[in-house]
Amino acid sequence: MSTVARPRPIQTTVTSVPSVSSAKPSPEPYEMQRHTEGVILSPQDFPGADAVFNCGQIMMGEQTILLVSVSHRCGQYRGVLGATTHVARSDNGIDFEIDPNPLLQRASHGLYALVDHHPIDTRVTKIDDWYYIVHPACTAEWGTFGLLGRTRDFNDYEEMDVISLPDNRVPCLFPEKINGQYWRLDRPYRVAPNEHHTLGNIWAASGPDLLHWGGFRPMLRPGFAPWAQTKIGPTPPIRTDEGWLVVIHGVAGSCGGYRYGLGLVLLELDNPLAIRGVTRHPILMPDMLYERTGAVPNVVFACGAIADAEQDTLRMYYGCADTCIGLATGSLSGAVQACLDDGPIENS
Ligand code: BMA
Repeated sequence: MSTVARPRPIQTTVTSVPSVSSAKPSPEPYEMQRHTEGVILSPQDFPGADAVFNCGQIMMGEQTILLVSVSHRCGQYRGVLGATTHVARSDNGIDFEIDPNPLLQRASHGLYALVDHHPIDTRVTKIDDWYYIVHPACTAEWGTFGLLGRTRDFNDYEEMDVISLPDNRVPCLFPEKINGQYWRLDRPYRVAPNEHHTLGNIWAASGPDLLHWGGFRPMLRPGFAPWAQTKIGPTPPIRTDEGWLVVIHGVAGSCGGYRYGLGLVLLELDNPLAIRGVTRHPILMPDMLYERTGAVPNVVFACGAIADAEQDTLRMYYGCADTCIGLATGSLSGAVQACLDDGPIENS
């Protein structure tokens, strides 16, 4: 007969207890909260789809618009080859209706037919009456570069031009001119000739219109926090009273491959080259099963966010493991404050 040893009480010795007055409360880091719905859009919403990628996002009047890129099983969906990008519309930000015909697909003629095989990672910015869409052309032959187009209503799409040389996939447009110039944030790639070099920095550029750009300036390198060790990349800046708020993604390497998280940067309103703050703590990391497993595991990735200053909310529709779309929310003023609390990166 076996005897079961009774657990012995653990002996603890309390040496000192900080008094309430001397204990400095450490502020909770700002994190976005997942919506209770969890996944908002998944491959099941697109017949024949294998995966749903990160989405562009913006308000059109009272409607939330998502540009959802879908990868099709067997490479075919309603007669269209490759990935297609569909408009999803919602009145409440949770339930979406999807336009069956894609807004973006492989072009059949012209310049875009050469290069635009796979419209994904759309960044959307409203400037005056137009919604400008930038997405990467990813080609084996020519590299990866940014394509600009526009729409007034998300029904008709007008191609404009290639606005970044390879390899720079996603110029992110500011929503208004600053000091008489248009501005954008870039994410050029870097070849890494040795291990001291990092990949995927954020740059800025400006120009007199949306097609001709110059004044290229480096802004921020990865390496300022563990979750943003290897690469970082921007999204379209959001105007707030305290500055331009930018959701960024950050990548960290691991034995199991890359891990993608999200953070925030705040830029000066009148001088977007000046960084007011960068969150050292990520605002979202791949924690849930649907963020950890999928077509590309351990990925939360956003192409933007939607702010509502009156309601003091920030809504972010983000890609989970390159397979489905989740929703996270937070306070807008909290997001700005988190950047200000952490401040700029020294020597960046
Ligand atoms: C990045 C982008 C994202 C994707 C991520 C992980 O380069 O292409 O769309 O979520 O890789 O695969």
